[in-house]
Amino acid sequence: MLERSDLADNALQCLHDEDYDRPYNLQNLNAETLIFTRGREGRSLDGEWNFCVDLLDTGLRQKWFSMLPEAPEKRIEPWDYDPYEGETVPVPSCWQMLKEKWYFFEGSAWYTKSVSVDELSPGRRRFLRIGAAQYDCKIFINGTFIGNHYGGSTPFCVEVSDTLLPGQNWVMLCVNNTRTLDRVPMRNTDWFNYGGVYREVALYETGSTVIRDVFARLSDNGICVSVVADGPAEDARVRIPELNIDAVVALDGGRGHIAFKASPERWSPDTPKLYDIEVEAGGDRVHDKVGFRTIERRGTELFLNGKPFFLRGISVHEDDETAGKCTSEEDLRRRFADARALGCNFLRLAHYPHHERAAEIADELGFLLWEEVPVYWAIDFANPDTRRDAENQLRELIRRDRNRASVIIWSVGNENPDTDARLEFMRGLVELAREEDPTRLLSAACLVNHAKLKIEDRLASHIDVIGLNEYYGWYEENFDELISIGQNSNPDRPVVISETGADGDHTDLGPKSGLFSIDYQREVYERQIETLRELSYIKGISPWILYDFRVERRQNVFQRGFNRKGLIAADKKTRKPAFDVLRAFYAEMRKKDAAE
Ligand code: GCB
Repeated sequence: MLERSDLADNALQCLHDEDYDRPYNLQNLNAETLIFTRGREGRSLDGEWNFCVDLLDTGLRQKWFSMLPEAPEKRIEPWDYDPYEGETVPVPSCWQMLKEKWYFFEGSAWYTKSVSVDELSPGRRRFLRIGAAQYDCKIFINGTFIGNHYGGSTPFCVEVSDTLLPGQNWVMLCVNNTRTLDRVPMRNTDWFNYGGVYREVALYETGSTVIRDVFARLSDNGICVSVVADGPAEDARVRIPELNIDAVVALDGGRGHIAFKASPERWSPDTPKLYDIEVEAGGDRVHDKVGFRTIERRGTELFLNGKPFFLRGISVHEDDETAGKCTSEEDLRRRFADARALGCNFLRLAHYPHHERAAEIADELGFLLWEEVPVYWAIDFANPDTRRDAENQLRELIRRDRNRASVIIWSVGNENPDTDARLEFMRGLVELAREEDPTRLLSAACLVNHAKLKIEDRLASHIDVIGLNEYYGWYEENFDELISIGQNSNPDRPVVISETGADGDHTDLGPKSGLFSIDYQREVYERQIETLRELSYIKGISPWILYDFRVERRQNVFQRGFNRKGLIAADKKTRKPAFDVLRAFYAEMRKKDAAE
């Protein structure tokens, strides 16, 4: 269809053009087009959207997006897809969780919604924000392509002041979750490849100036705040009422920076104090709740607000038996409640940016966080497109969450091979992260030289905290080697065991002993703790993982499509015996920290 009309250029082009998606891969929606949304009232576009999977990308090849609604009898040619009729799905959601026939679907899917808006008053602007869509999202409004975004776990915005017209509009999203060689992550991961618009979608209205970014942090003598605004406003007003701060900052090219003398109460897990901050520029107003604390490393020690401490952590994926990667407030709060029951003060949000509410809740409840981008295993480190994708995802994550006191570590990679191309790539990410945010620590899950039994990774000297994923008792059999690694390594900076663990099938199908039994999982935890507690440079652990999670590559009779290293089963209720082992260790470490 659309071959006779002038929408698609001609029939042959539709059938034979294998470069059909090039015009839509602009990546023009990126960190620079984000707007600051905290404290804004948006209009939610969540709810039912028309939906259709499109394995062969016929929609792009034939320009389905150009079809406007029409009564069937009035159409002049046959059509293969009707964006305005048929099946609907809820947004946010992951399509795999909606119908069995979509469970392993990997490709493009089309979402269409009718959105009516009023005419904008003169000087007003409108923005569409998508919380996350996995992985590539192309946006069309009323038949016109307006932009695309790469990166499955960060938000993106597009200005729609001139494209959404008064009255009814059609917003169409083409979301593609295909794993490709040039993206981040690449093709092989140990988590499920969900697809869909799985975080919230909303419209925001602003004045002629829009605040794009606010970054508030502690400075030498107090607090400094940077503002980025886009529009005619020449200054911005910054208020932190509880600290009697109320000042005007001049904007130069839309950017302003101001420092105040102040001594705010320090945010910490025990005292998660947050201050309201309000920023106004040209009538546009946003506010946020910000905590102020310091995080540093000196030698192999970590200091929070000047005090040494130990990270009692747990790793967690964004995964749910029924909702997939789609996260609710209830699910997030349960995660923190379970982490608290375990005695944690720290969560590793693996292996990609989690829902932004996670860090907001951590700020409020008093948890420390490690956040990361999916520079995972092998990716195409030598490819400039891959690098552009990784850099943008990192920038978007940092800009989204750098006002969150809970976030103490940005992690730039996980278990990547130590090649020259990787080192160069990672140094770029480290530099970028330090530019975007000089106030936090950088980490990555680094490598061990198994021949020398020693932590050895050229990336280690560029980051602040060496993350170490080790699976003694599971993938590596001999615990004595872990002891040797401990003795042979002499790191000059803190090490955090960013993963360790073992699978345990808690069901009746699980074995009673040996690999995959919950008893063996418990034993691994006992031995790990016994060994690691001897190593003074280990400043924290975040074992793998809080809950069992879904993944395609785990299919033995005990796994059945899940990685079963959770301390709690995928039902998020059933605790395995290893939970109590870790809890006892954390109770002891907590006492130790309190005594120091
Ligand atoms: C790892 C990976 C993690 C996997 C885990 C495992 O080293 O970083 O993504 O899920 O091991 O269970 O094998």
